[in-house]
Amino acid sequence: MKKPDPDAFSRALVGVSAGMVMMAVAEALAALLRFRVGPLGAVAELIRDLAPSDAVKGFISLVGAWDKPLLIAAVVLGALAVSASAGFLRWGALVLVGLGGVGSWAVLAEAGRAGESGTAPLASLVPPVVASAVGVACFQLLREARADAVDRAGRRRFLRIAALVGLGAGAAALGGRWWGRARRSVEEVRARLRLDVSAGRVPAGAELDVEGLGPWRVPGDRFYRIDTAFSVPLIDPDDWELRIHGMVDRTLTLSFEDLLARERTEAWATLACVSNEVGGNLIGNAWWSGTRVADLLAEAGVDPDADAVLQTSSDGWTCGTPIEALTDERDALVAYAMNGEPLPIEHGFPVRMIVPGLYGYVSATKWVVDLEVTRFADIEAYWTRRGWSERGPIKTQSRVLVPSSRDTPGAGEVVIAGDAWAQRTGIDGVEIQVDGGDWLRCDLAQVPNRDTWVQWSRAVHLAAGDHVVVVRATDRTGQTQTSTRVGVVPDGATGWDEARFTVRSREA
Ligand SMILES: Nc1nc2c(c(=O)[nH]1)N[C@H]1C(S)=C(S)[C@@H](COP(=O)(O)O)O[C@H]1N2
Ligand SMILES: [Mo]
Repeated sequence: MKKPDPDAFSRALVGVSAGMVMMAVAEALAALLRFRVGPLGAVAELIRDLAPSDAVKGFISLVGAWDKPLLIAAVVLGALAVSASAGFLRWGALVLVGLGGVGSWAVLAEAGRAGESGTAPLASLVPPVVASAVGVACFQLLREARADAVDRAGRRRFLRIAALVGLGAGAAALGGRWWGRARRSVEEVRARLRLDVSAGRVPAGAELDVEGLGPWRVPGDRFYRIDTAFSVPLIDPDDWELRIHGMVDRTLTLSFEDLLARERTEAWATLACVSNEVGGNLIGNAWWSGTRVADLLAEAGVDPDADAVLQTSSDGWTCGTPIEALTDERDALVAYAMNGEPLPIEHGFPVRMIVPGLYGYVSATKWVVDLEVTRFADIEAYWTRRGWSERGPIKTQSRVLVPSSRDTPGAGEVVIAGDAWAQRTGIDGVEIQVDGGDWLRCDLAQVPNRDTWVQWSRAVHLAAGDHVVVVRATDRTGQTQTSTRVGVVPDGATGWDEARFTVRSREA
């Protein structure tokens, strides 16, 4: 057998050390920012999503609950093997930059799955990008030290630097563990919580069998996420309290247990963001379980002169909600479960507000801790201070989701499908217009109530070539969506969504 080549060993050492630093720094930063997953976990999730679903099922049936740790271990080993190769290449630093690129792609895909907008994807890039820079710097340092290692002293210096870099990687990894502990412990508390709620199965007939549409009920980890929290609040339910005060007869202070002990109400509701552009995806539908706000306010005894509730989250975000929306017959909830499970941390664990019919920025406080009964004239909230409207009822909207601009259906019968919503009122009808022709009525799926989105579809005959489909919805008061295009500021977008796609010819 050949003796190991010391030259190859030191080259591999340069690459592997830099790769270790990179991974440790990336994970530590993600833990510091309290992200749900770091870049390594995001790569594992990306592999799971890109792999054929049969392969994923086979793998899970083979290894059971070990799927995630095994996949992450494979990602780490793979990344170390690739970093080792960097030590042998003239432009090895580029290999590390490439690894950082894969990590960036994965975290963006993760952010995209959650439908984040604006700043969040940029924040998610901080760990992979900073880690790449640190990794490349270590790589160059080690590579130069190795090139200078022509004598005994030089070799010693090289080994000393390699050891220091290794120590740095270890320290970053430990730091990451330490910073991650608060998130892990709340994650564990959440996993152990057994709430007496129902699972919220999708009602029969609500989900159309059209590929590219849905799901009608959006799982928590795919639900759009919007908040100003740079690092997500971590709250142990045992430490949580809700104070209801202000213009009331008696201040109410509720623990998590107090809340669970109250009568439980469960409802389907579609939550939408005021920043959702026409055709946008800042909207989701879920099964919420909680206590009716109306009952709690009645318990506190509301002063008849009050017209608003100022809601505050544990991180100081605020919104003002009309008191009638919290006290009328709708199921405005102090919610503790989403789709039959404790709220995901990103969606407000342990408790958030859900008010059907109002945009999130005036109603849906996550990590809620304070409800002050007050008057609109006396308050300013986070977004109203920044030029958004005081009132934010959700506007009637509809979207074409199928075909998407990437689809190229074959000529002949083509299924057009999408969804529409008019919370509080309900959708009466949806029509599409193909290539400027007549408006065609679409088939509507069933809905359990008027506060959820409804799926629709319609098959049309289309020849090969480019097409444009416009959609509009009419609510149950007979109001048809306005075609006037307005932007999202100050109280939500209006206008008709349209889809442009190409139909290919069937022959040849
Ligand atoms: N604490 C807190 N709650 C918040 C926000 C926020 O920034 N902080 N954003 C609101 C906005 S603008 C929306 S659209 C919804 C989004 O809820 P989701 O992230 O669960 O989809 O949360 C609302 N609740
Ligand atoms: Mo929002």
